[in-house]
Amino acid sequence: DVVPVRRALISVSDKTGLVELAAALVATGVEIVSTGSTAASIRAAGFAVTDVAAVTGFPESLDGRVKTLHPGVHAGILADLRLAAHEAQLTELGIAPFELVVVNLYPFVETVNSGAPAAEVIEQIDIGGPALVRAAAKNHPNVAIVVDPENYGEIVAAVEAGGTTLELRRKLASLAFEHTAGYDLSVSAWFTENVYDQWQDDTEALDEAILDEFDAVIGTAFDDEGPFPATLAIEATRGSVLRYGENSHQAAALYLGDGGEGIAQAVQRHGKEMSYNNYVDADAAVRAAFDFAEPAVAIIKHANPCGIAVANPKAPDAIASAHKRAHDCDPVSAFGGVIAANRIVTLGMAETVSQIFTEVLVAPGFEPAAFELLSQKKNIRLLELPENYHRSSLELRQISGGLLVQETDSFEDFDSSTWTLVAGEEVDAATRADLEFAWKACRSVKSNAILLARSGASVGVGMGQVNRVDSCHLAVLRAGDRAAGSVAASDAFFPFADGLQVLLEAGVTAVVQPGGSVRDPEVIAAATEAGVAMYFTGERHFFH
Ligand code: 93A
Repeated sequence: DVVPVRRALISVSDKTGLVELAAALVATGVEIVSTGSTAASIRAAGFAVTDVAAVTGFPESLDGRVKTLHPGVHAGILADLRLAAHEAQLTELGIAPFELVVVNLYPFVETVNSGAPAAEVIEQIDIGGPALVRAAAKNHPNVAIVVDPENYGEIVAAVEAGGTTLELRRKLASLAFEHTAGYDLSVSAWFTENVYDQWQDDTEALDEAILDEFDAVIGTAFDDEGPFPATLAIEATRGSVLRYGENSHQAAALYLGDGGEGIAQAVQRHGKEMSYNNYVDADAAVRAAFDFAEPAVAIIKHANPCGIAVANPKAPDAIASAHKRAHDCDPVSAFGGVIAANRIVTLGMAETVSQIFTEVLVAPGFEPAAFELLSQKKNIRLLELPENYHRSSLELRQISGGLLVQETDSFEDFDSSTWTLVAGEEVDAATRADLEFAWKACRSVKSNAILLARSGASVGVGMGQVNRVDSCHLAVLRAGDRAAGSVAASDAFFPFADGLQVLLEAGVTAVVQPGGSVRDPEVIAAATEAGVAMYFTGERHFFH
């Protein structure tokens, strides 16, 4: 079991005890092979040493990254000389075996602790050293591995006594693996931390770059001297970067208008970060809900309402009732929706909402018990509107090469006494109230918009079609058997009688629409023939 030492490989960063070790080994006739500065230290002390490059026939290269990583070295360490075949192969390859390997690794932890920059730290990740250590430790039946100057005395004593024992080599191999494992653990710990820090730095830098780019664009658009008069502009503050825009490959930011009191200023009280689409939908939701003076709830998906309802302010838990009926309009689409309420969210409403997967709930406030219940849901975002929520008086929309500005469409001066009955007979007060509700609710539906309503709740919504007939079909389809007996609103006139016909056949009892088509006589005739009341508002509410 005793292995005499004839040839040793020494490659150490920590030169403690190196010269004494070399002296003792040379004195017992051991040949020393060494890497760059280790060889230099031994040579400087006056002892004979062979450069590793002379063994490999390959220069130490790539700034020392490749020194001992060579079969000329590793075959000499890994050959199991208990096997005749290994011995024969070494002879054939002209490689001499090592019986002792002394290595300590690049001072990785010390470099980290010195506060060195990442590039320097990375350079201190030892690759060849651990390979030497692990190779020698694996082959401990033939090779002794020393990783700590603490063990130099022991190894010198063994060499002087004629060779290393298996017991000693086993103990040293165990220490060796412990050493490389600990080393790699330090490296991985640094990576976890550093990569995180680096990621944060990168993210911040990226955010700044995005904002610089956006600021430049907004600066041009809103500049005094720019193409658009400053009086029309929102004085935008520097934005905050959102995770991404409408899609994950689009950078995006939220800019706050000064003095604004809209969804952009809402306080998020719970839930994950608001996304770009969340903001768009939440804005559409509050726009819809705040068109009503009475308690109202709108549920939005992809900027369109899939349910909207009001409740009698005197009804018990009116806002909960409005939500329930808005949800009942289209429960399938309401899944993952964005909800706005124009009243404080009650516990009653929270109890229903908490059972439905909801992206965002925005309201003027939350009863404490409602907040407590809803905030147990990880996925819902809870937004509290500013006290004086109101929309700005102008709407801006970008087109290529310019900006469209318009006065905001609103129902502030809503007065249904200006409506004219053009077909059928005056309806009763309840139907009239439903027509008013449908007309207002229809405004939050993207054109072409047809909305069917009953008892202050939408029951079928047809939206976003490129012809009005299809919107009528869609509204009727969504309403199902609730279409019969409902009232209908259309955001713009019926260009032909065909769309209205779809509604009449489904059993709609009254219709409100702007009127103004050249074919109004045809449309009026169809309603008259069906005995259905039809009102003209004289004003349309496109929403594109
Ligand atoms: O850069 S390395 O990963 N590549 C190698 O091939 C290699 N061989 C030994 N690091 C390598 N070493 C390490 O160099 C040893 O672990 C030791 O810490 C250091 C000794 O180099 P020098 O003798 O030049 O000071």
